[in-house]
Amino acid sequence: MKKNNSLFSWFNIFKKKNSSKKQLKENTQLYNNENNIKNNSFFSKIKQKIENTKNHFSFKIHQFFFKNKIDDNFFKKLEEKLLIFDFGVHTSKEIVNYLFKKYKNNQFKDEKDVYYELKNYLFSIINFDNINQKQFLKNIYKKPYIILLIGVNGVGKTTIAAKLANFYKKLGKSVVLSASDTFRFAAIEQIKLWGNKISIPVFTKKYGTDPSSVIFDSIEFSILNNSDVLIIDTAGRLHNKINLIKELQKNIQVINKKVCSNPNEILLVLDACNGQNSIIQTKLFSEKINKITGIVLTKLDGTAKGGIIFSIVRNFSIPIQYIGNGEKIQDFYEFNAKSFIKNMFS
Ligand SMILES: Nc1nc2c(ncn2[C@@H]2O[C@H](COP(=O)(O)OP(=O)(O)OP(=O)(O)O)[C@@H](O)[C@H]2O)c(=O)[nH]1
Ligand SMILES: [Mg+2]
Repeated sequence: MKKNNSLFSWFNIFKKKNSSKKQLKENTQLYNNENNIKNNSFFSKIKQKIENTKNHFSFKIHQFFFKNKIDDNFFKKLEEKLLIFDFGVHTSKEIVNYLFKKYKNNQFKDEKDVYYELKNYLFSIINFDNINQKQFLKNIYKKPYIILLIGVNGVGKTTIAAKLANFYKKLGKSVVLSASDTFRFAAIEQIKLWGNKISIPVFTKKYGTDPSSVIFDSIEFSILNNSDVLIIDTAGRLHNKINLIKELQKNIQVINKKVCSNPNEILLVLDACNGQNSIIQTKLFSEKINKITGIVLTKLDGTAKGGIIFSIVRNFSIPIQYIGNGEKIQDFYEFNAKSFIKNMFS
């Protein structure tokens, strides 16, 4: 198959970008050596960025299409690439089978066609309507709009609680944070610190208090204060610890009792660096918790490979709602399938 001109022009741009990155890396090293600067955070950050870009899907996929001719073997190698990028066995197979079938039916003129078909297919997997804002607008008259954050230990629930609170505050809503992790050491201080930082009230009770009592009272507090949004942070719990899952079910029952409905959103927070382990977490949480309305994927700034997003959505049909990509309050965005795919393939 002949290389298509426009495809070549992408690769030229990609190569150009690469050589300037190489130059930047060399300059960085030279500067560091000349000045004998050790552990300079500015330069180590640049270096880190270069390394991250090199491992980015877009870099690898361009490289892959550039290096490989389209034949039967191409699809096997593509499947390996997808597996490396955390798409998971099942989803990788499904994507490749779809493309391979088209290839066998002579539906591809050249590499560009395969590239675009891959892009379109990936988009079709994650393209959920962003229901968040619509849901919010629908429920505006029923205050507070309740968001419950759940997930295993350390995935970033508390950080996301603060980021979400700030997000709604910026939309002009009055927000309350509920410190319903009364178990982990310093959990209450942690969320209070966030509350101070972003000037949002945090409803707290003593350590050891039954979390469902904190939830009940924080709803009461939000109603009394006519608050628009209540964001409930919960303690991290392993998905296979049945008592802790039962506690979560009790929390939801209490919300049901108090406001006669489920929380408006139950968001399962997953650490993208956990790769395929996130699939097991989603499976077990979604079996026990009815019904998870969305996924928040955190730590996408780290070594995580975005393929996990496709695997989660394909397996559970739960939309990705938000992305956390850093420890700061602004390192957060609403997930948008179109921009995500655009970024992946740019
Ligand atoms: N790099 C990076 N770090 C994050 C992100 N989100 C959270 N963190 C960090 O991850 C660590 C755990 O975050 P928490 O928000 O405390 O996680 P948690 O799920 O509430 O933890 P537990 O309450 O102990 O279950 C903290 O050091 C956060 O700063 C992210 O998107 N990127
Ligand atoms: Mg926490």
